[in-house]
Amino acid sequence: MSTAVVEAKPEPISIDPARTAVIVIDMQRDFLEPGGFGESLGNNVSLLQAAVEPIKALLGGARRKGMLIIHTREGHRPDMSDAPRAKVERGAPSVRIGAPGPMGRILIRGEPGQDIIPELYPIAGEPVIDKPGKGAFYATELLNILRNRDIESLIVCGVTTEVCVHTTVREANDRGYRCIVPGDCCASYFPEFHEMGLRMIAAQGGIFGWVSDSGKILAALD
Ligand code: TIU
Repeated sequence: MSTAVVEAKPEPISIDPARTAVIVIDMQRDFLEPGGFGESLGNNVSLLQAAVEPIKALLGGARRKGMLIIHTREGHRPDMSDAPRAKVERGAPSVRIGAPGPMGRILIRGEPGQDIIPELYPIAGEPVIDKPGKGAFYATELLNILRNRDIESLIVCGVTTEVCVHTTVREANDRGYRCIVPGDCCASYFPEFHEMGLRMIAAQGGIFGWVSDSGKILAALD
């Protein structure tokens, strides 16, 4: 076992890279590019670009170390039989989940918009988890994948900080995983929610986990 000490709030955390997974949450065209789900909700999607380069750098370091990297995509079956009505019925009918958009049907599996942005596309062997909810554990195979690899710590990146990243970190924390969130590898349509989301994780002695950044994690992995 090797140990890397990551500078973080509220305090440094030791991780064994062989038992740590990087989870990249929902870096999908539907959230980051014009015409997708994020924009359909009235958001300025360009705000999410800030996370792309830091995630790319972090993934480079994690791949060099041979760490497990898992990608997630929010989305639903083409027949939408797994999509809760309460989720689908939000928003104007022309821009709801399943409606046709410039990148295909919004947030539907198999459509171009639901896929991961080219800059962060998974490489061969990296699991991609399709999830119907905001959290990556709900109704997915993620827990089994982590257990089968003896993972004990997670580095959780992606978008948006206060929605799918937060939900996943809360789910993971309750399942016993130590979660590190690199703040520069996350982003939100609401900068103030991003800021508060990170503060919520590290507050109260790290009530949901640890907050760090890509540079500190890469330095620890070196
Ligand atoms: N709307 C919003 O901020 N987020 C989502 O709907 N999904 C994710 O965060 N991935």
